Amino acid sequence: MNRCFPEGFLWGSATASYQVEGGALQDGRGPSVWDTFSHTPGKIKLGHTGDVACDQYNRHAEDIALMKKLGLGAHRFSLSWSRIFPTGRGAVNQKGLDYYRRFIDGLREAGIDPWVTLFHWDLPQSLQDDFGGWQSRETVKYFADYCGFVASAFGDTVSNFMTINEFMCFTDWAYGAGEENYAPGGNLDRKGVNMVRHNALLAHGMGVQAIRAAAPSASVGLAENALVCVPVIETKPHIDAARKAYREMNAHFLTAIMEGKYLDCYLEEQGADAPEFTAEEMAVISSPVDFVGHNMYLAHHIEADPSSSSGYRVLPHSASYPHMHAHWIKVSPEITYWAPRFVHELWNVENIYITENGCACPDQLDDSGRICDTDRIFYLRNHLLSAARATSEGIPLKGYFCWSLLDNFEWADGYTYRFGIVHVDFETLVRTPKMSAEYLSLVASENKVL
Ligand code: GBH
Repeated sequence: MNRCFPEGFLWGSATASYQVEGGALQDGRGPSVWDTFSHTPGKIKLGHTGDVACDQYNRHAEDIALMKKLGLGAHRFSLSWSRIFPTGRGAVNQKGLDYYRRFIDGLREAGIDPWVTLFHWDLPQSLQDDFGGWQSRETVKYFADYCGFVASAFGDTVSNFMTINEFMCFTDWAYGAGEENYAPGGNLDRKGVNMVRHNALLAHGMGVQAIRAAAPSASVGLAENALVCVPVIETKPHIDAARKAYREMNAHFLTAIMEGKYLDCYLEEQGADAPEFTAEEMAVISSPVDFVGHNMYLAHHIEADPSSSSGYRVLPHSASYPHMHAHWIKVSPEITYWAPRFVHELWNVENIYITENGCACPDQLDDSGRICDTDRIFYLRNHLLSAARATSEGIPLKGYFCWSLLDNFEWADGYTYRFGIVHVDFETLVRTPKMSAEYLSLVASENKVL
């Protein structure tokens, strides 16, 4: 079994603004929908908020020093839109911009390549109040303006931009009726949600174009959590079924971006609720990207089913299927092989990155008092073995970002799930690397699964 990665394989950690920065009211930052949502009683476990989070806004120098020590070559993080434009548009907040300049310069000086996500769910509240957020084309237009502004501000030193992180989480789950876990918390019907999805895709496409115009030499992509379909048994019929399922089950996001069209199966399934769109919009949505960033945590196991019209069936997981501390993370390390393979086979993508992978683990101390997260090491090692399988077969998987550098604000779960390879004490804000940090650091330095 191959355990080595190709030379130049990129190793990184990942975070997102609202989850780590804190400094919610500092230096003129405007509120985002997540500030409002987290301050709404009953929305977040234990009433937690991101007001302070890891306080990275004030402790970035310490965090950069920590990353340097770990020796990971890249760090993926997102910008708080409302820190730069407090109302999402209009006058820039210079202090907010200066913060990111300091952060980016600090990473560069430490030899760490900054990978910038423009939007990781923290929509400026003002755009929600004034236009209904992602329900409106105004928000799409302001997002593109913001992308262009950021690319011209940082294009001299940032080479890799991601427009949007994970579409589902700020569209369906944020605006759909009956979904209560994601800001701003909406009650749209199917048709309304499909239009929000479509606006989000358009924002991505217009964002790509705006970044290219402002920073022509930068690479532009996205970080999408497409549903990962894995053949339940690795025979040709099941593999073909899983590839088809992957394309069709992601028809409303990644497939639309890669192919510039909504598949018939999606339009038929949605019927009268299908999104309204023009050919011109689909062309914008499918603006070419330089890389596909893929977040991945769990699999959908697929079997070929000649008796169904789709030709495949999504298999259920039994109660004893292994999972991590957060139960939704069903352990299926095959994902880091199959997702890159399908993205390459379906769309000829030549630059694929795993932009998130990781898991939450409860703290377990050993007798020396160290956090001994052998469960996370188990999770990472197995996912990395599958990733090495992909690269050894020539699948153009170019890098791996671990979610997350730090324990942080896990959205509706507050601070109850710890995804970091570095522990954060949320009383004292002291950072302590866990055993998995040592593991990933060694893997990166040897460029090999250990
Ligand atoms: C990513 O989202 C995010 O990009 C990142 O911000 C986040 O911290 C990280 O993953 C870890 O969650 O089955 O009802 O319990 C992943 C989105 C969030 C999708 C949890 C599935 C489970 C809902 N996932 N969600 S449930």
